[in-house]
Amino acid sequence: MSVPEPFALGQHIGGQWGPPRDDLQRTDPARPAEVVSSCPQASDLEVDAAVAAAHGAEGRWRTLTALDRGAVLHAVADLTVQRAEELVEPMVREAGKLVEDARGEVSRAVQTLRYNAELGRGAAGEIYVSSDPAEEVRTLRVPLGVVALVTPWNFPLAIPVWKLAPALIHGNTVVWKPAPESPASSAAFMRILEDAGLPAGVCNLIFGDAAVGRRLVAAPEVAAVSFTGSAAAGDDVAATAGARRARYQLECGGHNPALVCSDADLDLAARRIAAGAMFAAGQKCTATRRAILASDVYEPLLERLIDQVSKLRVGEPTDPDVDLGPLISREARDRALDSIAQATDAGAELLAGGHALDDVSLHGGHYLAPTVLQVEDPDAVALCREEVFGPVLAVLRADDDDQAVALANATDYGLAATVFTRDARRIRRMLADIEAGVIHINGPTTGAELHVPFGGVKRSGSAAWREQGEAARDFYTQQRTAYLHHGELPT
Ligand code: UN1
Repeated sequence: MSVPEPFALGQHIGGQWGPPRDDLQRTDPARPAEVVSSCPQASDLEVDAAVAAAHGAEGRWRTLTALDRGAVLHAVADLTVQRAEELVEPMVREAGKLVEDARGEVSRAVQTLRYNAELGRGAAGEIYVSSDPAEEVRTLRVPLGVVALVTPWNFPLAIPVWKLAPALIHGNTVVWKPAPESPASSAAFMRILEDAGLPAGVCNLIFGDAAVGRRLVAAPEVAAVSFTGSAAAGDDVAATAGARRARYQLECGGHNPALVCSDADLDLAARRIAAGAMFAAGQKCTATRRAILASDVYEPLLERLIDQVSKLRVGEPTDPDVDLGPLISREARDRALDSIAQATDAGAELLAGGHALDDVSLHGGHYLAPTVLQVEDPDAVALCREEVFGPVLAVLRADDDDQAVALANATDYGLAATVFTRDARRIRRMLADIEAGVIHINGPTTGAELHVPFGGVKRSGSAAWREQGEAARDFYTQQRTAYLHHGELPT
């Protein structure tokens, strides 16, 4: 079989594509011998040029009506539908996404674009009465200016679009730095933005590692930063952006628990926990990391869960019969294996997986068997607190609801959680007491509707700001209050 050509990528600054460079190279996580893409690592001058281009484009973009900006977003959505496979191919090759998942991501991006495109028709502000009868008070929303979007590789299209679409409809201009693992997916979407008629400089694409991100976040013209990635990198963004009073929004992963109560539908719980923990090879911030099972249902649930997990098929992302593809890199898989080894050394019992898959038919891809560990003493086992970004689930036992909630909250993170129960009082209690930004009842911990708020608490988020839906408007605009004195009324 012939090896597909690598993507030779340049950056997009001020409406111009720069020349391809091979400062950074990306290999296929399913076929590490194959180079997928090469791209520049932005120099300081290039970061500054991208910020300057976005700054220069502000006036023109913000003075279009929101309806006109919406028309551009609809045009982007149309082209995204037409050219879906241009986006799917790099997502599969560089991020190891299953073809079906990559197509799902394209649909989600299209819906997000269309939803935001229509926001141009929403209310532009509010009117209040004044204490002076000759005056009225209005609030209006103004764009922030240049926003920096720093996005992850695990949703190379959906997450950038859920930041980009609201940023643009509300009149901001953008510098986008995707993760170095998925530059070709970003470049493919940048071409669509350009071809759909987004004016030059309104979205600029630069590549590179954390050093590039740091310079971007530190740039004085960058009014806000929206970041999805690791908690450690999020700390950096908070320090740099916070120090100069720029607005920032963080989405930094999670350690998401699934609580199974004694009255739960066990078949449903087992299916959804397996899916939440293992699909996308566990590489979602919302993936289920811990299953906390009520003692009364511990054995029957565990049996069903292992049954579900053992049915999962691991293999090449282009194989339509596969449930899980590879991890993003060899390092990621080695880290997961180290964490599993630490857990078993500390007394955890391996119930499924726990090893790399290295069958020759897998071409040396970074596969990890879906792994389930039974943990008696979570305090001794680091992966019960620390996020392992892979298909690794810890199973814990709780004697009652109080202990289950205490265990659920025994982590620095607080992104998503789920509770399996049919009891209305339990649901009320869990919704109140579990520390998470997103709580599902009888669902997987994963998944996010594009028109509702999304974000975490504690180390998962940044306290003040949610993403998506109306919450995104709050983040990407500033309220302005206008007192309009109309002169004395005729008597
Ligand atoms: C989802 O569960 O579909 O990076 C959304 C992530 C999250 C988004 C998850 N920011 O995994």
